Amino acid sequence: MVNKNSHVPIYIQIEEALKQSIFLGEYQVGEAIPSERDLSNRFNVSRMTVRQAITNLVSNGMLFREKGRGTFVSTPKLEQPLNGLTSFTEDMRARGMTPSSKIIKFEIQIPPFDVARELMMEEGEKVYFMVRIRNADNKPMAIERTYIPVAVFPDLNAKLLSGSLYRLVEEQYGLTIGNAIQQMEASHVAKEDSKYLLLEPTAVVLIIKRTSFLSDGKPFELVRSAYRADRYKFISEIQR
Ligand code: 16G
Repeated sequence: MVNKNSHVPIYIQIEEALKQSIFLGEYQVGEAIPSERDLSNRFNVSRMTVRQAITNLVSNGMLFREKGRGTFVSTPKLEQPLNGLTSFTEDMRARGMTPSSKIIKFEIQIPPFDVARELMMEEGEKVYFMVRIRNADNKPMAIERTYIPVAVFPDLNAKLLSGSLYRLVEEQYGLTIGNAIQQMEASHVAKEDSKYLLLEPTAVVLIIKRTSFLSDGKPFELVRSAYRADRYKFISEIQR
């Protein structure tokens, strides 16, 4: 199983063997992998070497450790294409998952200066500000903070927003969504968000900022989302 004469370091060979076992379903999602001691016997290597392989798989998210219980196979990350202007609801449904949201804040306010500028608003114009936890199959995936100009959507309320925002825009208001500009960066989770996303305070999230426009060029939302980096990866096809 392990080739001690290979130029490939032994811990990497073990890492590959474990990955293969996960891929082949020998160790299923949520199941514990064998202990360090068992694996070191099986591969006939030191426990240190096994630990190194496991640590690498923990840091890339394939495995997770639970104190005193062992090391388990993680649920694979959701692969989110970056090439379409889709909504959270559409994205989760496309995967056969059930989307749901929890609105933890909904209010009308004077927007911060930078938000007003990005939404091309006149001075004194107001926005709806809402904070939603986005769940897939009842598990938190992201927390979204959304600013929506009141003038574009008169009479919005939290009840109307309990479902899909994009559906509301298109079906209730009869508007056409055009395009969006999106930025993505990594960050440590904010203390408040860790609570809602059920993350350790030291966890990392993917921050996505999206400004979306109607087909006539008018901005209709500015959203700052924090996605669980252990649940999500973003994919795009690039061409030359
Ligand atoms: C996505 C969008 C967000 C949009 C929401 C609408 C990203 C990073 N963000 O979460 O900008 O407001 O979808 O979803 O993709 P909804 O129609 O399900 O409310």
